[in-house]
Amino acid sequence: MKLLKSILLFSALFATLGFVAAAGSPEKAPERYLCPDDYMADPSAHVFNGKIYIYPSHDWDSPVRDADDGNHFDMKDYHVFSIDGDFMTGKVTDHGVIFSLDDVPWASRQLWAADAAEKDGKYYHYFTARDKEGLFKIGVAVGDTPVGPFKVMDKPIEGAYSIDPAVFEEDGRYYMYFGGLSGGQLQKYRDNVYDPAGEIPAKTEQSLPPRVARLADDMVSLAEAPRAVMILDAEGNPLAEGDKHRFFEASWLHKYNGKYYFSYSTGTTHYICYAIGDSPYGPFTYAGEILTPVVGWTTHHSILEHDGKWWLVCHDSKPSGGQSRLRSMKALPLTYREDGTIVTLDGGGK
Ligand code: FUB
Repeated sequence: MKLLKSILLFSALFATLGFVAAAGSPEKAPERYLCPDDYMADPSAHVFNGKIYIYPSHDWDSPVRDADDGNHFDMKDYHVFSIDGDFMTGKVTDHGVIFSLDDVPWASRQLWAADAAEKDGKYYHYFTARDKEGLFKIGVAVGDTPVGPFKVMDKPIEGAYSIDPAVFEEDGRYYMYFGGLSGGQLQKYRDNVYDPAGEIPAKTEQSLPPRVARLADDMVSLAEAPRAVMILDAEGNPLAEGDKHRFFEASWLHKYNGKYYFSYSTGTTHYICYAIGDSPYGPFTYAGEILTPVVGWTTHHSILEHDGKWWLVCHDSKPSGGQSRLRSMKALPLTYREDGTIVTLDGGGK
């Protein structure tokens, strides 16, 4: 009896330690670089009509260097990719340039992260660029197929600002998330009003939240003023600026088992994290790391389900030997535990 008790106790301890180890150490998952011949970053992936499409930004070997404001991300056009089959084995097709900086009448430079959405057979490509005054704005281009051709609207979306648009659709409602700190200029907005003196808060203060607004029926304007997306800790307090898991940029929303998962990059601390909520507007409670730091400074992702499997699509700078401005998009399988938490993946960086 004593022996049986010891065995049971040992097995329970072993199982607990095993779980802690599994939850604590990031998993090395198989991965596939999706465009080995060029540099593509910030990949937003969707399934349209059963097929995977990816809307990345396009890094290139620009002579522009960083001045602590992301200037070295000097992108000047966008491509679209599709995959025949799944992320690991399917044939990847680069559909070429869908539009360039010259096609955006209001923009001056830096075509940053983008996303896409479909409504009633039309495809909307949402993107970021600096306007002629140097302020980041969010624009939109409209096409009849997922790969275009796209016609760029001649003005940015009124009321939207900063960077990194990501669109989530549910029951015919489309929510656009956006915002990014530092070079992304989110710190210059309070209550949706631009303040050139706006600064990132002190480490002990509340961190700055990303924003969300519903898109209007026309898909090229906002139906409401942007709201703050609150990311809370287990006690219900907003994460502080000094918290290594606070929001920096790269919003994404997906739904899993009836819950809304808001994921994002922590920028300066280089994680992709997530928080769970009961509404697309939040609030969201911090739930964990999805990806540990990658090779390169930035990390930016999308999450989607295809043929019953879940995927993380993101970028790193491994193929360019660690050059942060030359990033390569890749895909990795994503695993949920039974309780709905996500198994952390190893980004391969420091
Ligand atoms: O690609 C330029 C910027 O770098 C993106 O907008 C950010 O999310 C970061 O990945």
